Amino acid sequence: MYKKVLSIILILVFALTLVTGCGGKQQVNSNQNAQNNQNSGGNDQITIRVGHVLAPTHPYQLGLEKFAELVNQKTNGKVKVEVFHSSQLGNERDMVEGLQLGTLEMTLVSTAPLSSFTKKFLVFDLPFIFKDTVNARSVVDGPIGAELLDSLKDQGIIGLTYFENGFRHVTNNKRPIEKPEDLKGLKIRTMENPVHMATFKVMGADPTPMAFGELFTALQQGTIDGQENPLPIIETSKFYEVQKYLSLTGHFYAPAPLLISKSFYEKLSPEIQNAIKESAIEARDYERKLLDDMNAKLEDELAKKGMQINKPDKELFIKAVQPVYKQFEGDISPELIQKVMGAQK
Ligand code: EAX
Repeated sequence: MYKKVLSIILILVFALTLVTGCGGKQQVNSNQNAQNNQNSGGNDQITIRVGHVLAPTHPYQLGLEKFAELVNQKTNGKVKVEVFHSSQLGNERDMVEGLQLGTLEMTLVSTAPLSSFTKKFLVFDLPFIFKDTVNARSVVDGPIGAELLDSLKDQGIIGLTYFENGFRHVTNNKRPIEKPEDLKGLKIRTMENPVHMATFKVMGADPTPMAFGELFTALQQGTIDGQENPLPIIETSKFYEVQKYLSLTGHFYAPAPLLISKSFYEKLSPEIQNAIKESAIEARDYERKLLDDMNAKLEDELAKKGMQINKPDKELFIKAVQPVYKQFEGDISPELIQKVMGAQK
């Protein structure tokens, strides 16, 4: 009899621990959100967490640190922004979902993963759609860019502005890429984006979609032959340590929208909302300047670090990827493509 009572007590104690233990974790999360919810209108400090996947030395990080400094200044210390690099808060798609769920306040991502949330952004992912950086910035900062950011609102996300990731180039360990045929059979990591995958497929490569956080290891282990990213990422994520050839294809331009959770943002006072919007624009210009300064010297620096760099004839690639425009006519309106092309000088 005694043993029976003891075992019932033990089971009850164990069950009680389970409930309070799990509840404790959820409690912490809801405390965090409650804290922010209560703070958004109250007098206490508001904390904004912003996550990204790049290295702490990349302009994404430095630009967000500038954003944090500006927001703190403009709100007289009422709002503190904490920046989390290197996928600490998850990969880009996870973080965008976090904004929708209200479990994360902000994130800085490339447009490519946004195609899972709204197809409109696919137009920016088309190969060679932008002539150069000046035109790309002018388009994303103008009415077309604003229209695409607006399309995020019904996804529970507010796009504040576009930082920059930049023009993307191919790296691999097999051979220099002089012409599209040189990509034949190469396993090239792409972002999780149908236009990016179709672009490499049409050139004969084997596109392998993968979250950024897994990329360095995959290159190191040789499970993929190559990847494509702008020079500042190749440098700050040390891809030169695991990639021999760098071919300056410039096949995609990646804008980097700075996003905030709509449910969180709408609880903030108009004064704080304005401070966040102003800080985002100033930090954007600061981030782009950092990228310009890096891009001016990275070809030499990456060559010094052992990469074999070649400059292929882009016209060969532009011609080879034309079928991708046709392939996505159902998802990307020809009118929107014409608008983006027509807005460039
Ligand atoms: O947005 O995944 C990538 O290659 C992107 O360049 C990165 O996520 C930064």
